[in-house]
Amino acid sequence: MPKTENVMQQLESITMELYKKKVKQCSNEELYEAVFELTKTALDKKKPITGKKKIYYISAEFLIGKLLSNNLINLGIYEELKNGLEAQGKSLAKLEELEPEPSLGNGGLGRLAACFLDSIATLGLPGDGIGLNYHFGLFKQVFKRRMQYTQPNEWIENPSWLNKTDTTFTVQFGKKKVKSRLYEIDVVGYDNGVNKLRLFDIESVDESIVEKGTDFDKTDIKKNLTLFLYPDDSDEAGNLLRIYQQYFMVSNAAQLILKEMKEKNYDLHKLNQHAVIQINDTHPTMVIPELLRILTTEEGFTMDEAIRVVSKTCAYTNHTILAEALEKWPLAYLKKVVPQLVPIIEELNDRVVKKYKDSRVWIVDENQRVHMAHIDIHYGFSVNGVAAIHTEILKQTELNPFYQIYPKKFNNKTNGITFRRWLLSCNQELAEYVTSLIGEEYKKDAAKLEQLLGFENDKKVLNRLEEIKQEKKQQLCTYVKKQEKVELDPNSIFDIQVKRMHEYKRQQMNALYIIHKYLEIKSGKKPKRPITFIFGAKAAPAYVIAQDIIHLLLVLQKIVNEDPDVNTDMKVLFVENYNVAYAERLIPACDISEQISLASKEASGTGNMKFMLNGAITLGTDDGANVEIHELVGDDNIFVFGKDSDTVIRHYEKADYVSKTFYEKDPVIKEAVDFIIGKQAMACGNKKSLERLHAELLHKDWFMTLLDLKDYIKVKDKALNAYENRNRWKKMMLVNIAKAGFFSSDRTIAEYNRDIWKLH
Ligand code: 26V
Repeated sequence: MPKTENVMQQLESITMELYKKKVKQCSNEELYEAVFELTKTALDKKKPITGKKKIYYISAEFLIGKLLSNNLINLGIYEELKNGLEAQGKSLAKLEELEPEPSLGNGGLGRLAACFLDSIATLGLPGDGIGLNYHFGLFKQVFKRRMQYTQPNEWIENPSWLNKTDTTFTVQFGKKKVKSRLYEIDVVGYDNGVNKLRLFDIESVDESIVEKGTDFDKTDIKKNLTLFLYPDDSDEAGNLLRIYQQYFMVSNAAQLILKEMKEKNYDLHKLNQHAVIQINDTHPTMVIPELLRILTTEEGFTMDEAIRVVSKTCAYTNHTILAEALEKWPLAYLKKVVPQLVPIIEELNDRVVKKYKDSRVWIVDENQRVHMAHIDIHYGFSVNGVAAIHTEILKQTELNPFYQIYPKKFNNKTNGITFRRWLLSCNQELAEYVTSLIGEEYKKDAAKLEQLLGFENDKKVLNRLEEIKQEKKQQLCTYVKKQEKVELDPNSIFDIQVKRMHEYKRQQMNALYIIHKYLEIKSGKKPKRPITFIFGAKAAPAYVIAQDIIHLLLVLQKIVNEDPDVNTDMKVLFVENYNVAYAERLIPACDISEQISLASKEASGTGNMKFMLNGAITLGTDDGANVEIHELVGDDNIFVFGKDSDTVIRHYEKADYVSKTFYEKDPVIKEAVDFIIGKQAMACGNKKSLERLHAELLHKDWFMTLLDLKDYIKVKDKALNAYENRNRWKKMMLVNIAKAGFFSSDRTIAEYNRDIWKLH
């Protein structure tokens, strides 16, 4: 941006050129386009980040969320534009609302990839994201009769952040060939240059094949290859399409990377000196055999040479220990979709089988299924988990046979979040106040937030923190009223659980608490202060029990909110279509952050970090990054409950957990569980769904809800009571904010670079 012309003058020239109008005379829609154009021009002027080695972060998901305000912040023109618009009677926030959200991810894994791109650019590291240009992002969720329905979620509109390029490749699926095209989105670092998010697509995708809801013909690859982001993989056609998508992604990635290496005249035998590939979960694993295929068939490498260099280039991140989420593709499927990779995968397996007797580390198992993670571990140079406890569990149990072979490959990289979005953008009030106390430095060096600890006994500071929280709660109430037609009490305690719907995350345990509290209030035991229980979550369409939990919570919402005996003391709200934009409104308004997964099951969690940074207090199990939050803030500034991961793992090993015994021996548990199939719930709920959920809790409860329920009730009540000691609570808020610096993704990325990527 030329120094001579300020941002508002630029905007005036754009609106004049586009509409022959002054800024003041423009509609919000017109202004949005003008600001968009201004931002794009500013991005174009930024320098690309370069260097002699580059990180390629390949991921099936990049949950980038809206980009306008983030780009403006990172370009350093947010404030000026916001104030300039305000002076003209316009609101930047109103314009931000007009942007469609690119929801190119399911949850934590995709959002992490987006935070990482922001930090890679902010640290000035040369690095691109590589993924797919899904035409429809994660489905749009609508509730009808208190059930989830799905609709396609279109995000590509005009104007778009996507830049079409001239780069195209051919990708071969057996005898079928498709032509790909590369699209790019600029990723600008905070006060730094630009990298790119590179998304591949094919031109023959046909959006009109979508039928009722989100159904479509899964067999017509040319029409559907990049049509949808995958929310589940429940049937064979779906699985095949997923393999098509994955191979399409990595074949393009491999071709792009090798093309860039050649353009720079680098010797492909030294690929690892100029490129490092981070494999985000197992979805991009086929990049390893694909690179081997290209190097051996087109570049004259021997297989030994190719394996040597590719293994030094690829690094793998594991994001889950859930067995059902670890990809194991039947060899028969791979033969159908990518026959050219099969001999390579078989050779990779043969080499492993020759070397190791232990069949647990083989790539192809006795059922002819290919364990994708095993390819990554044998043929990559680094394996990392995403929180300290998660990495330990990988080393000691889940991946122990591999850890025995390759102890040096294993390392931990505790996840992080970008403070640009999760503080500076979504909580400008708090960011400004923090700046007034400790200066700007924390924006680039998050550890500096610790300086806030110096204000622990400063009444004025503590009161202002409380006031900001109150403002954010009020803003949320206004939004919720408009969006959900529900009236919330801003003076109640906001207890929030937002994340994907999954049994291991145990939203059902929160539901049982709500039932318990409801019955308590009904019997005359009122809470000291009203409580608002807020949920947001999407469930995979094929995940039946997850749908049932959503249903139960919507049933509870109706029962509680319509009962005049209780609805002044408690309310339940399940927001529709929870997404990044909604998260940005909910998180700053939260008092109690629910992080209640069964210990050992949540690899890290990143929502927990966002809540902490915004001054919410965690109510959680010692799981994932909660453990590190706990260590950082100490026992006094967090509410921890539940059985620890060792105990849980032992229960699984011995298979000795029987939920029914907990139900039978404890009347409080029994009463809450039976409420699910009681008269009141049945009157407004679906019988089949509620009965199924009830039976699941009673006869299976794989994620041990009833094991932890009593302790959860006890500690949650303690947290709600603690809220009444206002001074103490405000101090807790301050400590949480001050200690959140560790969870900046700038720190995480600096560690990736120091230990794995070694870019400079
Ligand atoms: C995938 C699937 C696929 C189908 C069946 C059920 C199922 C269950 C879980 C998953 C999770 C896939 C990986 C994932 O998203 N992991 C999340 O990664 C975050 C970023 O590292 C981390 O914070 C979350 O704890 C972890 O669940």
